[in-house]
Parts: sequence; structure tokens; C-alpha cells
Amino acid sequence: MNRLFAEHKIRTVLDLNGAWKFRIDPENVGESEGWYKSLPDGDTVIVPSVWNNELGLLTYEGCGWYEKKFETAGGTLCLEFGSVMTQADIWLDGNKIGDHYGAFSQFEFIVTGISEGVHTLTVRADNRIDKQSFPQRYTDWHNYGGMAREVYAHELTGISVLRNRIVYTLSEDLTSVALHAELELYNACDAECSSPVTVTVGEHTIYEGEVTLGAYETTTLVTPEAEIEEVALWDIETPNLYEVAVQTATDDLYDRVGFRLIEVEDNNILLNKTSIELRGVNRHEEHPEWGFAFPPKLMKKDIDLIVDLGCNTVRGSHYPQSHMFVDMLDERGILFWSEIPMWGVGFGEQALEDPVVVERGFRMHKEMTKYYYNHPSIIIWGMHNEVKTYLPCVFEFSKKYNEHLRKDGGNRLITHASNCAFGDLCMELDDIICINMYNGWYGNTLSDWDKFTVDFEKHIKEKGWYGKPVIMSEFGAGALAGFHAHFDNVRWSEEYQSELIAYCLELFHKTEYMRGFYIWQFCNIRTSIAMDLNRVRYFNNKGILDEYRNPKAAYFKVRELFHRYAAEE
Ligand code: ADA
Repeated sequence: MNRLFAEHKIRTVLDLNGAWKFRIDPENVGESEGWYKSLPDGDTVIVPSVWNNELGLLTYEGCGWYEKKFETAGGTLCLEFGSVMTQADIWLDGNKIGDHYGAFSQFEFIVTGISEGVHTLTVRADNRIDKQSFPQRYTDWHNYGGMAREVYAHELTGISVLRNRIVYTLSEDLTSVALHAELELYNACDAECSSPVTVTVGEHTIYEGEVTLGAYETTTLVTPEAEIEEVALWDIETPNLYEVAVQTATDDLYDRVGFRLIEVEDNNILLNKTSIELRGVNRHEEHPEWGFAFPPKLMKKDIDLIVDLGCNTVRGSHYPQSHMFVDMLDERGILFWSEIPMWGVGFGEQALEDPVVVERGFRMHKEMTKYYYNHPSIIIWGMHNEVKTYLPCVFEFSKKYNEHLRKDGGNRLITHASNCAFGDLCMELDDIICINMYNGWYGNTLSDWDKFTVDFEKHIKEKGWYGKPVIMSEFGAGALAGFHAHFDNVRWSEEYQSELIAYCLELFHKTEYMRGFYIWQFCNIRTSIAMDLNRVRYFNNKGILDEYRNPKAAYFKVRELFHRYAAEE
């Protein structure tokens, strides 16, 4: 994975990024013509990237083939892909080694018996959309394709550490923590193998033991409960992180953990038992030049801007964002909401009843909790965004997602972003109630917000949900950067956007049962060109920054308000 720190010190990891041979396959003939054995007539592209930013391919939907030769010492390899959009089929030396559906998630395949020398890795990425796609055709972002995040080949030897999650419970007074590790260990040898295993968290060795596994056997080792006293909590002002090191005789895995408690009580969100107001933005990890293959340098810039704005939280709309970005949030003490790309109105009733769709969503949740578990900044898991939560079938699968997130998701709040405030069935399942609403932009006027806050309070009281903190997870207005107006209410002007957002913030801030807000959105993003959503320039222009991160008037207004709210605490 692409992290802020080295995940391995003794394991050899081959960097497969950079130049790959590439060729589109509009007729989808590559497989029948055997391109996985040798890719004919490719161009050179740089991975990670999306093909849409190659000349002439902005709107290309179809298959794209990638091929790279690499040299290895051989043995057992773990081939790791950060994100392939959206269906991935993978071959090594002409042999199919696996496939994976879904962008924005890491996946990997282990292959054994590899000879020393040069090998050929071939990937077919397919971004075509059908009735079971995530997201569906009607989506408010561009359908990029390709190998959007990093690719590595890990040479595994002996007992290897595939995964490590630290499961913990803080003491009532938050001064000590009881914890254990859940390790996924794998024997990369073709014979039985034994190794010592140690787990350290900061200065504390929490486990020392020995494991024996048969050839190519995998096991989950749950270490006995250990305790750390005088623990340094992870918090917004003091984001203390502990290095977690898992070591065997031949392998290692490093990660970081932060200990904190998130809970809800009487309309409040408590972080380490202190009530907080969530002040944030919705962020797509997208840029017109890189699409979803977002460069680390820009992640840093986004966070600097987010901090400058006075945010204490970010919603990763609408999919798991890069680990490196979440690492940066961990370090800066910024709270994060992570969700899967089950987006909105695009999912019709038929799709929501389709078992393949439901199962895909479930698998995406499992991948999200598997790969992101240790990040302390993630305090919210989002089940979905604006799907038809008034349907009983949606309630049913949300129940299943919810159970998984509670059981396997660590100490996090569970929610979904709803656009049917008064008819939603799934709020029943949530820890916090999250509403997307666009009064003053898609119809209605600013004063309808006041009526909403009164009506919604009544509604949740009637439903018996009063007490769950309410968050406004989306609200905003479009503004064309550089378009100004002297008078109020001129749509698309920077002034109107700024005024609308300020009106909402002041109202939400003083509404007692509301404990946070995420402005839609951090910056403009490219939207679907194939599915014309009537977006000016084919961009969603509701960013308070434009797509190149230049501030609009609203940026400065939000910064003023967020800093004022922080100072009031
Ligand atoms: C929805 C959706 C966002 C965006 C927004 C808008 O709330 O969740 O992704 O499309 O509407 O700009 O209309």
C-alpha cells in the first residue's frame, strides 16, 4: 500500500508502478485473441493513472489492457493492486490468477512456485457500466477507468504477515487500554514452517509466541489480551499514534494505531467523552488532470486547505479514499467518514433488489473494514448515500451491512446519508442521523431551512429517534469561479453560494439537536459526460474551491465561521 511510512523493513517489495504497456480494447476481443500472453502494439502509460487523461480517451468506456515485465527472485509472490476501475482480470505469464470487481478498494492475489527471473503481469480493466455496476450509469462523477492506485509485488518467504488489526477497549477513565492483535499469517513455503511471532505497540511488546503452519497454509492468530497503562489518547489536538510492528523470522508488517473512544449520548457526539461539533466538508479524491489517480502531493495540499478552513472532519464522499490520505488525517487529528460507492438515485428499485448488487455492497463493506480498520481518524462508517431508504428491501440489506460494521468495524459510528428525511426507514439502524438537503438550490428558499429544522425535530421525536445526533451531511450551491453579482440570490454567483452556505451553517450551529455539518463540497469535480446531468462545463460546481483548488468567496466565509465556532468551544 502507498502509505506515509514503510510497511515493511525486511520484506522485499517490488514497485510495479511507472511505465506499463497499454492498449484499449473497444471491441473486447483481447481475451479471445490471447492478449494476456503478449499485448500487441501497446502505448506507454504511467501507472497509477486513469486512461481518461490520455489524449482522446476522456469518455472511453470499455476494456483497457496493461502489461508490465518485472524481475523477481521468485518463490511466492503477493500481487497487490490499490484500485482498478472497475472490473479487473489479472494474468501472470499468460495464466489467469484472479479477478476483482469494484474500484476504490485494494485487493491481492498470492501466487506460488514462481521461478527466478523476468515475468509478465497483465491486467484488463473494464469500466463498462451495467445494471449491477457500482455506481450506476446515473452518477454525479466521471466514469474513469484504469489502474488508479499503486501496484506492488511482495516477495513472501517463510511465515508472512498478511494483515494485522489491533482490537482494543479503553478503560472507563480512558487512562489504560486492553488490547489484542488479530494477525493473518501465511506460510509462503512449500513445506511446514515454524517461526517466532512478536507484536509490539509503541514500546510495549504485547505478544511473543511461535507459530507452525503447513505448506501455503493461512491462519488467523488472535493474541491474548494485553494492557497498556497511561495510554496517550488519540484526539483532535493531540493525535498520538503508536507504531505497531509484527515480526516473524522472515517477514514484518508495520502500521500505526491510535486509541480513542467515539460514542453518542443525548444528541451529542463524544470523542474521548468530550462533546464535539463536526465541522467539515465532503471531499472527492479527484482532480481534472489525474481523475481518481490522485497524487500524494495534492493529498497534502487538500489537507492543508482543510485545516486552514478550520475543519475537524472530512467525509470521504463517496468511496474509500487513499490510505496515504487517511494516514495524513491520522497524523493531523482530523476525523474521517468513510463509505462505499453505493450512490444515490442511480440505483433503481430493480438494482436494489438484485442479490448481486446487495452482495457487491456487502463485499465492499468487508473490504473497507478489512483494509482501514486501524486508522484512528475513521470515526464514521457510511453504509450508502441517497439510495431509496424508504424501501423495505433497502432496510433489509442495510441491516446486514450494519451488523457487519458493528461486529467487524471497531469503535465507529454507523450511518448513511439520507435524502428522504421524512420517509427514511434506515435511520432506525443508525447511531447518527445524516441528512442531505439542498433548499435554496434545488428548489425552495433559504427560509425553508428554518421550517425544516423545526419539522425534523418533531419527526424524530415522533419516531423515537430523538437523542441520536443529527448531522447535515450535504447542503450547498453551485458557483462558477469568477462569476460575481452585486445582488443577492443570483444563482451561480460566488456571492449566492457563500450566502447560502453561511445561512445554513449559522442555523445548524445553533440548532441544539444538530451536532455537525459537511458542506457539499470541498472542490468542484468532473461529472458524468455520458449521462448529461445538466452540469455546467460537465463539472459539479458546488466546490467552495474550484477543481484546481483556487478558493471561491465561500471558502473565506466558511473559514471565518468555522474558526469562530471553534473559538466558542
Ligand atoms: C447529492 C449527492 C452528491 C451530489 C449532490 C449534488 O446529494 O450525494 O454526490 O451529486 O447531490 O451536487 O446535487
